[in-house]
Amino acid sequence: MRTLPMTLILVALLSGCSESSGPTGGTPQAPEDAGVTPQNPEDAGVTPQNPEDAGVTPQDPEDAGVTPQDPEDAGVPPEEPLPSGPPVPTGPPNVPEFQPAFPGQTRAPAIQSKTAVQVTEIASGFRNPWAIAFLPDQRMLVTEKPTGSLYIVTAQGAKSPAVSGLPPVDGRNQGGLLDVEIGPDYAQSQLIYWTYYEPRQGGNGLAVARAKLVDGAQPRVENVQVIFRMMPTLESTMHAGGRLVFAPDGTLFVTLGERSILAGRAQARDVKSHFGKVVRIHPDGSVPRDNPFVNTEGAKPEIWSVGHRNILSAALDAQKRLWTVEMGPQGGDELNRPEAGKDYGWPTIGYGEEYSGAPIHDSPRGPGMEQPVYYWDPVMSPSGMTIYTGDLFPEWRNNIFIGGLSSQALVRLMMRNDRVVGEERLLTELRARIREVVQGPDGALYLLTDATNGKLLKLTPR
Ligand SMILES: [Ca+2]
Repeated sequence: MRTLPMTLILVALLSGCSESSGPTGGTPQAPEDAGVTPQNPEDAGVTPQNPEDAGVTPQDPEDAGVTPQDPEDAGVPPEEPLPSGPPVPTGPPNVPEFQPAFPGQTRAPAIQSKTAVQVTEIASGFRNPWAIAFLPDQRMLVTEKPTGSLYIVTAQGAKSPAVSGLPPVDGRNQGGLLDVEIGPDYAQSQLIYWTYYEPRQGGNGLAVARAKLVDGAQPRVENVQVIFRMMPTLESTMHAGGRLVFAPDGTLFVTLGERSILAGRAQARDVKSHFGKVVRIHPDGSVPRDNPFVNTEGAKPEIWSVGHRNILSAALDAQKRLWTVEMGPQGGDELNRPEAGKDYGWPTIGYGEEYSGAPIHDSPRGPGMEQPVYYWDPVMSPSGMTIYTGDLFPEWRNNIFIGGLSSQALVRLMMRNDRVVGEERLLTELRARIREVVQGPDGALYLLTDATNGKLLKLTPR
């Protein structure tokens, strides 16, 4: 691949973007993670809802009105005034009959960053890139979803030949090569970890592999080991999840989707299946002894939390706790903080509906199931996430950043006491699907746009 010019500032980017950013252009996007071939509702193939459910909107008495503020917020001394005013969405929700469980669970007041942001294009020409990981020398690993290619990119945007030795991927639709992470002991081991849709007998499934990265003019990986396979095998090119997060104790979180088709969706709360779960493994794939279901008969011992739809965003906060954002159905994207052994409810509860408008849930809440910290109706279609800890943007510290696909935005959430108190949509002028957001070692944010000519962008204060 050719070396790309070093820096183009926002103006240059804007002028080129609307014509050259691939299939999205300026037209309204099909729902969420359409991927390479913008397809219709991402859930195409899901059979219609049970007829009994059609048209029925049984409102639980608890749903009427809004429950009082959570006690944990009471008595917290005011630091600075919380944002107030209208939310980002201006239109009606898709599912108006579902009311939030607590104030601020959706439609937080719109906020605006005080810091002016400069967008620099580091590199382009990536085919639907998916993830960035920083090497210790500040070069980046960048994955390309449909081609299964992995590149090493310098801070100036020079791109290596594709790293050789990775196993083949099933690159259809939402499949392909997804996340990549540097092992916690990379300095000694040169181990990198990645997720991909693995072609299998009888279908496909998400797999996690690791290998030693051998740097040089023709980079390659050696000693590839598949350390985790999402089971069961099923034929679906959608909803496999695929984000990797190393916890400070050295364990590895892997987020998994429920495959979209009903046969998969039905397993999202079933501990005998990996579908719709966050799992937690050791870097060699073995199971941590303190995982919550290791002593549950028949359960997959890797499971950390259950009842998720399709988690494409995951990050640790300053306290090293895991946060995730999952792609919901129409009107149901969710921010969660998955804790060991807890059930996040999909598909039994949620705030969304089918793309057809048919109901999925009788109620947005139910016994033994967790409420999302926040939800979006209408959706913003999350992919990629970082919780900012750098010095370049002091006003952004501890804010959550999420890439928005159909929303064509970088979503910023201001947090207070684990609740969302403000929401901003940044970079909407780019009209680009944002697939990935990571914080670089320099405190800048690095993004990937999802397009056939995907770009690697850097955000700094202007
Ligand atoms: Ca949920």
